[in-house]
Amino acid sequence: KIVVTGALGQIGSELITRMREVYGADHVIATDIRNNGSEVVNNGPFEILDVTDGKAMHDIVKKYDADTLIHLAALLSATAEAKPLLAWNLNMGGLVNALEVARELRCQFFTPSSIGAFGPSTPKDQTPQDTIQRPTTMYGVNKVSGELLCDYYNHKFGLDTRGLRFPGLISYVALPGGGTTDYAVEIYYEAIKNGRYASYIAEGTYMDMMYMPDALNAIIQLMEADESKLKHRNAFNVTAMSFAPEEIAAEIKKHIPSFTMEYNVDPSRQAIADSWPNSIDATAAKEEWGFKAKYDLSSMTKDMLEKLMLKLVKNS
Ligand code: VAH
Repeated sequence: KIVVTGALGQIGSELITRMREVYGADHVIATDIRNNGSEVVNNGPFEILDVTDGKAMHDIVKKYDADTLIHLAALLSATAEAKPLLAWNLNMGGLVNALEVARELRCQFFTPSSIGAFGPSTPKDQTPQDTIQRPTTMYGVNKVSGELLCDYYNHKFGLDTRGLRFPGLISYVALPGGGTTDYAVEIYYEAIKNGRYASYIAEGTYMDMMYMPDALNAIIQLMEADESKLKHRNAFNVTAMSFAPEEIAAEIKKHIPSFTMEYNVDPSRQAIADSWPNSIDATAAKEEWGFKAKYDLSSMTKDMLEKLMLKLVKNS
């Protein structure tokens, strides 16, 4: 049985559906701080959980006799930068609770890291798996601390902890909340709804990105990988593409010729983006557990626009 925290978030809402298909609905317990009445809540076991309540988390994992804990509940980079102390308490308090529950109940453990775990002094192009990590954002501090804490629980307590440094994730099911890369999701919605988008990230700002189906495959593939083959654990660089705002705009224009892009740069999110790599190197993930992304900018854009048209028409 698998317990997932933050199950109603951008990753969780699709990971739950995918894992229920793979492992059976009753084997995947979704938890989140609220009940949004979505299919994640209605199509299988669901529990209300505030991850800052370690005892409540322990009781849920014990109740279902889970052997895997996937901890996704967290504040993303832009929100964390606006509320750094809340971010520390939630992101680190939630993580240490989850690691303690996994240690006590002997669960395999997954939590995501991010390209946000790198900072201005990190090599920016083809950022290596092992390199300098001095992030200048609270989110980045949380992610580096999280990577170190997960490695600690592995070498100190023998816990099977695994993680992925995700790039910006693009999806059409649940909107991301409070990220820096969210422009690359918003642009698709705006292109369909208004035929135009004002990007808060400046032209020429390169960031790694990946389509959500590839992110879900990566989580499942990593968690099922042969532990003896893993030289790294927390956390693997994974990416599918790196692009700047003008490039995703140009790709959208191939499908919506009338689409227009403008720029209304948000200094705080631009500063976060500028501190991150332009592109990261995913060789370790490819070599140690066969990571391979299927979608590039062209195939992602085609699929995103098709799926969003259906979704927006259905909801209109
Ligand atoms: C964010 N989407 O923007 C997240 C992610 C690499 C970006 O960590 O904060």
